[in-house]
Amino acid sequence: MQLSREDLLLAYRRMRRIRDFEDRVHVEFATGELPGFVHLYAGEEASAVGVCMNLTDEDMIASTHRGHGHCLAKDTDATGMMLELYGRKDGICGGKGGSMHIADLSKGMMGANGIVGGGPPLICGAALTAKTLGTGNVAVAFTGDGGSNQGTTFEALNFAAVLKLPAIFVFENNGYAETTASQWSVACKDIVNRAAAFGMPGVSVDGTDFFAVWSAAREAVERARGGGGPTLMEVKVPRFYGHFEGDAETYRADGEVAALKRDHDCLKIFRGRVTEAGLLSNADLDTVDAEVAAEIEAAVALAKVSPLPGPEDLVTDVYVRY
Ligand SMILES: Cc1ncc(C[n+]2csc(CCOP(=O)(O)OP(=O)(O)O)c2C)c(N)n1
Ligand SMILES: [Mg+2]
Repeated sequence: MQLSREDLLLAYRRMRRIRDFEDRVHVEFATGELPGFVHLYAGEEASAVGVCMNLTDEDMIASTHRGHGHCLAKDTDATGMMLELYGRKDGICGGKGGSMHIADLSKGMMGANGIVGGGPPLICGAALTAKTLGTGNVAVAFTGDGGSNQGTTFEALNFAAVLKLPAIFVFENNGYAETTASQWSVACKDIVNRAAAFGMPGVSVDGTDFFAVWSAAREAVERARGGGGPTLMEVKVPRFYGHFEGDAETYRADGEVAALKRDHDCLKIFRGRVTEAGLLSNADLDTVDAEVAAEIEAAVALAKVSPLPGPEDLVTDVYVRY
């Protein structure tokens, strides 16, 4: 299958939306108006979008503390997310989740997660459900290089392989877990090599190349839907901001981030590829840029004036009635 013109425009729109969302949250967080703790996904857009372009709303994903990009790639509403970050009553989770607990089950987005290594076991549940009911759906966990070292992750990989679950484990290796370089903390040089230990296929891709991610994910999704079991994907990505907003980043080399932004920006690389191949024009992409900029501007403006939850909201969403 080829990506149609509409697919390419959608992929670019989603990546651009993530970038603008994150760049704007970076600016707004510095004003002190945004409550809580924020981890930005800028630089890693092609990973989330390249994977999620292969998924339907019925396919489940689990995310991490760096979850905005995964939500937006799964088409969770950007305005609802911005309101959520501001803790507003009309946020996507009623203002009760904030940055690190955004979930949108209507889109198959099981949630961002403050527990590093929390996603892989969760998607085993979703994948087991899909397999048991024969729905043909798949489940994907996004995890970092740090999360790749968690015991929960190893258990989930083994469980998924033993039961041949329709699960995909995407390890976004951005080179750091907080301030610790993955070269130092991950025992094998490449996370992808761990796939062999669990008897599952593994693939390593350049996460600045949307097309490489998309086609590797497509193969993994097809295998999972067809009953072929799980896949491990390592996606090597740059991280454009600090671990969290406010991180002084003293552990990064001088000029490191500037070089990443100059030479490894997935949006610039996408633009170069599609315009050189004559698939989309610069004008097409500029139109998307302008529309997304307006969308994010309006989302922030609305978030700033939207009401906060009231005391009556304290006791709702506490117990679920079945
Ligand atoms: C179980 C658990 N241990 C430790 C932490 C603290 N912590 C938060 S983020 C993080 C690093 C995660 O690194 P990585 O998985 O590479 O994700 P990245 O931040 O690079 O996206 C750690 C150790 C946590 N939230 N949960
Ligand atoms: Mg990391």
